[in-house]
Amino acid sequence: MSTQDLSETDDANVRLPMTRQRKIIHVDMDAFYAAVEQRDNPDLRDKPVAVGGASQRGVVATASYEARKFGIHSAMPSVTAQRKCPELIFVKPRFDVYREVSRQIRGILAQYTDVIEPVSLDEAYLDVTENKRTIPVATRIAEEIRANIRVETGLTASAGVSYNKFLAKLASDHRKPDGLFVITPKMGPAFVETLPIDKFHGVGPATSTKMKRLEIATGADLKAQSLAFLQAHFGKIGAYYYWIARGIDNRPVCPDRIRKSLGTETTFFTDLTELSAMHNALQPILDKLWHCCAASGIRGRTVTQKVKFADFQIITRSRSVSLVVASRDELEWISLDLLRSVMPAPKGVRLLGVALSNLRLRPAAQAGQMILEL
Ligand code: DCP
Ligand code: MG
Repeated sequence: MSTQDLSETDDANVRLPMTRQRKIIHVDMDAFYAAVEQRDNPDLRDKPVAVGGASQRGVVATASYEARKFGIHSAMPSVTAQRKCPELIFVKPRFDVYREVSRQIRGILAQYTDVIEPVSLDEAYLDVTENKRTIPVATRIAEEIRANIRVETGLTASAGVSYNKFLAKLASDHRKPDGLFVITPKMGPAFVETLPIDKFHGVGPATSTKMKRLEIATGADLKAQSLAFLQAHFGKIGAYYYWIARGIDNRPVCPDRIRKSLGTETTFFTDLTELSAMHNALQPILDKLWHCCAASGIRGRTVTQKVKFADFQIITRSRSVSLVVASRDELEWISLDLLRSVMPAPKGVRLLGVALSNLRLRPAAQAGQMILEL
């Protein structure tokens, strides 16, 4: 889900392979939202279920494994999903319940180490090289974690064990659902070589297309390229590609990480064309975002206004202030000004979003308890 952490790949980090062997586990819940819904409603069990909006304009957040057999996946328009599987059952998301389960899972993980990096509600990396239970075999820890999650939440998790984050994530995907897979140092390089390029975490659809144009279709193709070539074509991230093609990834598991941006967005029932209508539509978005800032003590220096048009084209406009955006009024003013800069809208507007980045904690919040999870 997250490509955010790739931006943490600074050059020094990827250039100097570390000598000490680490033990990393990646835990990822199976069909998370859908599995929670199936757990809480027996009528949904063993059935194709999609969590998301059933409306004309809704999208699928996730689908049960029964639904995936029909080709249904996250981010698919609900109408397409319904067409692919007429008996598909749509369920509205219950984020409070997912957050609660996520907290339970974090509790289980914390019994083994404090070096936990949550990636999303259902996914986290753990560095168990040193662990609270002094269990020497990471695979045993992963097995225990999966068993505890099953007992305490009634849900299944998949886990990957390896010597770095990149491979641990690949490993957790490898035996999904309800699976465990280990990639040992001996297996790592060969495992990466056989991998199709779009399976690489951090290679999105655009990069994948670009790589294929450069005749890079697999890990082995990627490995055949020089560092200079990859940097020339992909910039800073080129070094990351160079090393992961060799199974090397020295990004640390970062506990306590504060997210890099805080944002919210809304898809409208009908496309908007007038600035005044967009201004109105922005109000609940700004309320929600500012509420998050107020509740967490997080402030941001950069405001990004996102606009998605009826044809799904997305544009973003950003502006930074010198210190931090200090009030909801200031946030509204900047956001509206950014929106004005793309007016008149060339086509109907389907979605608006506002995000804050360059985040920092308000001094008062810093002095008190650090709020790390939103
Ligand atoms: N999610 C979402 N929109 C997306 C992707 C995911 O709302 N485009 C939500 C719903 C998922 C949850 O995040 O349940 C976790 O995402 P995962 O990518 O881990 O997907 P799942 O847990 O649903 O399935 P998997 O078994 O493949 O991990
Ligand atoms: Mg998952």
